[in-house]
Amino acid sequence: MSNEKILVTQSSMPPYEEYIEAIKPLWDSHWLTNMGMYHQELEEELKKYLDVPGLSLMVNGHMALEMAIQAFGFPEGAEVITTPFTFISTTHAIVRNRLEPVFCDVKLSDGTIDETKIEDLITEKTAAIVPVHVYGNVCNVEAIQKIADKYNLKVIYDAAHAFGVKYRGKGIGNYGDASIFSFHATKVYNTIEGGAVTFSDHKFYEKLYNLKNFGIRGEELVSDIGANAKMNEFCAIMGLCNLKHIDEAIAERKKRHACYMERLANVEGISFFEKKDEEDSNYGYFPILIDGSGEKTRDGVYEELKRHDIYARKYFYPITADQACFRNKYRNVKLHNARMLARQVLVLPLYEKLDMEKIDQIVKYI
Ligand code: T4K
Repeated sequence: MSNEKILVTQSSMPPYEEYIEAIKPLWDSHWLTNMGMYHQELEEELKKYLDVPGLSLMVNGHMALEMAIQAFGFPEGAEVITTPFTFISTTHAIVRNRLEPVFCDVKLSDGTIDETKIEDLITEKTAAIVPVHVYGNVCNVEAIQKIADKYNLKVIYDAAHAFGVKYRGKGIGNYGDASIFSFHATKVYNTIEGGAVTFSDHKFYEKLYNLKNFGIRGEELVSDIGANAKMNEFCAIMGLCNLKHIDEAIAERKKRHACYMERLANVEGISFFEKKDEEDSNYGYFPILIDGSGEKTRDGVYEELKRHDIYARKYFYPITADQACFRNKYRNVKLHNARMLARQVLVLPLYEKLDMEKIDQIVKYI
């Protein structure tokens, strides 16, 4: 066995020459940011690829979520029902908007928000629901929409993990009032750092434009209060290059995903999240659940892999509600399933160039 470290993921990159060739025009134009031509081109290309009517590029997935929430203009202190079984960004984006997260438990079957528990959490202060398609597992979008319609709530999906995922033949970014995607280096599709908000209401494009560019609408006109969350041209070009190879990258991930599934299918104590029938996956992550009934616990497997220079990750442990910055701060809700999943989950290395023999080694150590 080689001593090379195997990390949980590895950024997809286009061939070196392809990127170098693509960025050359920047040395003529000197136009590096502020909604340049590559920014505009990438917005158009991503609208097509994600099959959405509206899209605004952002500097990263976190700012996409902050800006998407901010664009709705909820009153300070309004409540947002959300999942704690996610990356910390989801909760931060709510709190940094001066809104109050109300954590809802998740389903053991796929780790997404338990839609049957949402209604009990609604009060007169509830303004929105922020569910997460965690690992690209699709939330029960129909049930969530029904609740939102009944109580007049907005739904903003954190689809950071769900680039290219489709549900019932539609791009995942079509569900809810808005969705956000992350194009971080660790994602299925990356622009180095980057993200986007997708939506169907075209007025939303203007609101997000103001929020991401200081509200500037002319050399002497600032019409709104905004921040700076624009994607630069180097990142946009990386995105255009990576987009050319994305279908191939997902196909390579799919092979590796199938390989893990086959080899781990009958291992005692290990189970997997369920996928919906009409869900087209992006094979972004390979999470397994280790319930401790087999030879080793989750932490035991994590340590064993680490001894062999294989760095699996406990995404997402602890749940965000239990992190030092949020613990005991918000409404006390039973989060039994979320905590249980956080104790059991281990995300195994998965990326397009991962050697198949490495998968055999990983499985052997597990
Ligand atoms: N919502 C959700 C549900 C999210 O999961 C995220 C981000 C967001 C919102 C916010 O989106 P962004 O603002 O990030 O666009 C990573 C990522 O930084 C983060 O994007 C991601 N979720 C989260 C789940 O994972 P870390 O702290 O685990 O990353 P790090 O640096 O330990 O990297 C993990 C592995 O990735 C490394 O071992 C090797 C590989 N890697 C990493 C980097 C930085 C590369 O191959 N290339 C790289 O450049 O957070």
